[in-house]
Amino acid sequence: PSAIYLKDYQVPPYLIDKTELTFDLDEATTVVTSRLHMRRNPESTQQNAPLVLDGGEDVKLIGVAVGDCALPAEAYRVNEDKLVIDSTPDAFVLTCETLIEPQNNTSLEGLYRSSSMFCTQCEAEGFRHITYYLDRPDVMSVFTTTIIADETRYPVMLSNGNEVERGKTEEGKTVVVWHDPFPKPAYLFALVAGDLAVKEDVFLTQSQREVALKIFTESHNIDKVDYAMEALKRSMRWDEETYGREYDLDIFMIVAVDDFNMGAMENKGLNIFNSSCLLASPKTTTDDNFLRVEAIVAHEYFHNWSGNRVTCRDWFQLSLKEGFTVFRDQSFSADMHSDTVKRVEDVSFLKTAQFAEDAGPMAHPVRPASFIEISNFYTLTVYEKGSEIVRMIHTLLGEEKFRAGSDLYFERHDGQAVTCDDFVAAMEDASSIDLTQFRDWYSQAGTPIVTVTDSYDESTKTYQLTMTQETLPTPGQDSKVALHIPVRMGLLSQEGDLLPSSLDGTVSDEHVLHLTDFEQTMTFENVSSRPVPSLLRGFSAPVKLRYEYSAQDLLLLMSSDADGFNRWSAAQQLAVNELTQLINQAIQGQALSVDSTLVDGFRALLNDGSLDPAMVALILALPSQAYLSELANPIYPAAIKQARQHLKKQLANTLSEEFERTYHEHNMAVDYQATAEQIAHRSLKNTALSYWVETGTEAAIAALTKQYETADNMTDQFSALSIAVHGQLSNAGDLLASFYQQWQNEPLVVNKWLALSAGQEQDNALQHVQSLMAHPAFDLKNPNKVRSVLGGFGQNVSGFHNADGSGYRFLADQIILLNKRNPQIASRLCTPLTRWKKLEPTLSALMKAELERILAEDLSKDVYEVITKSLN
Ligand code: HT7
Ligand code: ZN
Repeated sequence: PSAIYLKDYQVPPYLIDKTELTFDLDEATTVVTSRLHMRRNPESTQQNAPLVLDGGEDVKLIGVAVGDCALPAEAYRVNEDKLVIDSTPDAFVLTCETLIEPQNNTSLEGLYRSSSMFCTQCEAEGFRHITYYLDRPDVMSVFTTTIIADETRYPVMLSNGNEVERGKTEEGKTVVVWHDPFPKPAYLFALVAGDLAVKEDVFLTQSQREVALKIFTESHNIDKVDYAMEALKRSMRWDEETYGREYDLDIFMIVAVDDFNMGAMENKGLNIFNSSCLLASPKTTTDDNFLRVEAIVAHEYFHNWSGNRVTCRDWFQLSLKEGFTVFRDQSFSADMHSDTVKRVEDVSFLKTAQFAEDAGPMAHPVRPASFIEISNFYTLTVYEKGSEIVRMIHTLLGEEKFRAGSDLYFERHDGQAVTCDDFVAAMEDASSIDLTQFRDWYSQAGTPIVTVTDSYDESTKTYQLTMTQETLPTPGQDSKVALHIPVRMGLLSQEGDLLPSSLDGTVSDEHVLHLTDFEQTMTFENVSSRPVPSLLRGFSAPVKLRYEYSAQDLLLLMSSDADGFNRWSAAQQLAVNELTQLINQAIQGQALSVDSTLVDGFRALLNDGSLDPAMVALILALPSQAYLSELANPIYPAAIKQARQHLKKQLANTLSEEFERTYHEHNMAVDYQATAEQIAHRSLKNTALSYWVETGTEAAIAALTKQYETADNMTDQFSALSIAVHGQLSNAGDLLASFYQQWQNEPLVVNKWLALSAGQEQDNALQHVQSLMAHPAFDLKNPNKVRSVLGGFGQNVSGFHNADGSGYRFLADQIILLNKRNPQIASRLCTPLTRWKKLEPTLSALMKAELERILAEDLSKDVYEVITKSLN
């Protein structure tokens, strides 16, 4: 397989003004007829180019006609997956008849079957598995879709836009016609047919138009869509109020499907969701999952403007829609709940997973310069770092100018397929702020390291900060430029009070510094005493910050910083420092011991009733195994695990009374609601329980067991179960068995059970995971189940990182098994193996050997790209 390059972009030689599709749906063979109203693109330099349409090996061409003339065999050819027609008029209607077999489609791209329904997934290049087409996002067309099916089996037949006709064929099949007036690329096309239940509602837009809202699921799930419906209405209102964006069709539909490669898809007017991202009820769904449903409903809805009305010119520009839309959904969730809590969660995820990607063999710029398979580039870099770039623009412009920039972007580019550069240009034009240097964030891969040193002059009351930036080489990018990095910061006195300062004549408690060179010194005046700097407040840039804080400085920031995010960040740093000492002791085989300053910080936190319980819970959570692995070089997984367990136990034993009291204080008898307030209390209660249980006291174990048995909501029940499993309590096995017994008929709950069971640390972890894959609840065709078991196993230190390499071999076997069946899922499963260079030498060699074994197979493009890049 070969790569394609951004630098080779050319406008399409042909355009498709109108697309008329007819689907004759059948369980054996589906017939797709397309009528494409085409013309040569006057802007193309290739006026004599043949017409080359994208297709797939799974599409069987029956006939092709230009205008009324069926083309003879010599007038066209099918080359691998392309249909080539050498000669066409300037404007014409191309008719193609193709056959496909959705029931045999295991890749879940194009048209496929999930349970008893037909559904589609066309982003990024799935449409070509339905029929021959110009399957690229800059070809935008008005779609009319006719669906023909047996109404007794498929009473619900949906596509984009509005239903405009309904009738019967001579054989008695039902015919439904949908028309979408908004031109769109093929990746936004969708079709669903099935026997579905519907929940209906209405939204009144700011201009007083009524929009019909419909959520479809299989009938047994329709009682679990109320939360998603409310979240949808909140999203629609928020987008009107925050971005001035109103919904544009008369109907907005969402369908839940069980088999789906990702979370959801923003098809115009017909979003399709992985049921795990849509269905929610207190008894079966945890707080985290409720929040995830809300965020994903919002994300897909927001795409209606940032993605659909204004779309991407080519797939290198993916972050144009994804980075901006993630920024929008993050802001929405922050507004619905707590700003600081949301920021901590998002940053914690970014620093754990995106930083690891940016330091690994798949590192790429937010706007990649090349790819072999675009599906591999739906990454944390494109999504999460892309969102951080938009957030930095927001910081640089301020709220008002940012909104003006967004208004200009939508007005200027409505109905167009554009680039990341067009987005920045709109922001620049609306604000008159120069973003020339800032643009490099889109093209430079890797996480910048910002190192800060300081000095204070008592006699002149001046304080100097010297900052340097460095970005290490990434694949294909050896030398790096200096980026424009906004550093939001403030100063604290040694007593923890705000210390105003003057910078370039501006006196303030807080400044935004512009680090634009490799090295820069900033001088603050009128600083009354030696300060402790609070740097990178709110994580104002996606960088690794290095500053030599003492433990006392960190304690001070943790208790007194005006910026809530930095209070959390200081606690994390303190914990990282202590854990690093313990990890080094474990690596050297020494007894573990640390003089913990964190204890004092945690005690103060647990004794301060005025704090937001959600923030307290976040601060109490020790840095994860994954985050510590990201920081380590090389990684000793068992040492990290041992260090975390040691510190947790030490904190638990020293503060046992505080944890017990906190548990009881926040254990409230209320009717479950997924509100920020209730979620905060549950989260602190369960965090306290996880520590308290570490003391091993009977009272703690009894409290856990009682909570598990009497919980009236999944958050409390599943938290108790997880604590038992991860704390390796003696009753963990019994609780897991009883949990499955109770929930075996709720597939989404069973998936949680699969993940937790696969993550259970035990001597025979691998055999246990193998038995899970043979369990009746497992299904290799269902991506959620594969992700649960193999994702859970990936967290299992003793199982996955077993010293004999059996864990790696097992994962490699599954990748090989899925490679052809579902290349997108197989490719994503490779991620843990891509980290082999960072592991300690013995494990590293074992992992590398598995990558080499995979490479010897006949690989899909998806897996081939990840494996070859990893081995380079
Ligand atoms: N825009 C959607 C991307 C997506 C996708 C991509 C590749 C393969 C399968 C997929 N399903 C959905 C999701 C989103 O970001 O909103
Ligand atoms: Zn998206």
